Amino acid sequence: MNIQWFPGHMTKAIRMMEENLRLVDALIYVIDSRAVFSCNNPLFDKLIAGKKVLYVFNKCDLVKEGDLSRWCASFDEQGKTYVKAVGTSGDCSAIVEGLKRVASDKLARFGERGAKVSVRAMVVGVPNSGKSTLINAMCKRAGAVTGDRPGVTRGKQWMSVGGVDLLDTPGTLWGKFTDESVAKHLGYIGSIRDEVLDVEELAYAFLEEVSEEYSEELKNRYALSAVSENTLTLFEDIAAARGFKVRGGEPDLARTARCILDDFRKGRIGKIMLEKPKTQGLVLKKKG
Ligand SMILES: Nc1nc2c(ncn2[C@@H]2O[C@H](COP(=O)(O)OP(=O)(O)OP(=O)(O)O)[C@@H](O)[C@H]2O)c(=O)[nH]1
Ligand SMILES: [Mg+2]
Repeated sequence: MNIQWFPGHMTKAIRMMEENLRLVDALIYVIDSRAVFSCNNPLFDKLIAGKKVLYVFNKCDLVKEGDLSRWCASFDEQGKTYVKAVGTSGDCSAIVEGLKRVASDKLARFGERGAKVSVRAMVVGVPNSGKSTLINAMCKRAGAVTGDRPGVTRGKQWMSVGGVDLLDTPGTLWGKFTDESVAKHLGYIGSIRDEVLDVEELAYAFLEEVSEEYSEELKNRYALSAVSENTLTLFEDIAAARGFKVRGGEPDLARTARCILDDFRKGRIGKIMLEKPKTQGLVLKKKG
């Protein structure tokens, strides 16, 4: 699959992040729990070097607890500090606490002198991972603009909450995907604008990847009598089950594709984790 887009405003976003780096004590690195590996943006490596980082496994309502705990174990092994979150639940106190933990040096240093000080953090992550939603939940008000599509946040936005100042940033991707499954996974989770994607190809790839492990979920979601091993047949069965037809009675695959992707993104098919870690190093989960 050939995924291309013009990352012009992303270059600008990265520059803005670099310029603001000296203003912050820590980074909050927001990850979509369904694609932990693919949410790792190589462009952030330079940003996080030498900074305190709190990783947030967001959207953990969309994955199974047991699957996520494997990622937690992997992060523990790597000595990374993380918290789990559901931005849409509105309760993000764990992030504020986590942030105070990673910035404890600064707090202790100023505390000794009796000074009141706030922790300043920049919130980074791929588009649509839920950065603005988390900030709003932490601040308990809708100040940062959110939306169920990538590229909602454009400029920089500072928000404050009890002892913490947060800088929202635009979701950022990198110029070239070296691994095709990373590109696909970012497409499935809605990090890449659908306008630059072939949604039919993307939905087909999604079905091909998950249909074996999540056959029960697909069967239930689309009221199928069976989940075909042939992906095209499965695609057409879903179109038929939904009654999506073009004139002449042929299955409307474009509409079906949008429906499948939308269902996955909103968690309506079930709790689907696209990538799982191995004890040693990170590997992508692939069918077959
Ligand atoms: N199910 C679920 N949805 C979430 C969660 N957090 C955020 N969302 C949804 O994810 C979508 C993207 O949220 P945003 O906060 O706009 O994401 P963002 O990272 O700021 O996106 P950009 O600004 O485009 O980079 C919205 O539809 C949110 O409602 C979560 O924990 N669970
Ligand atoms: Mg945003």
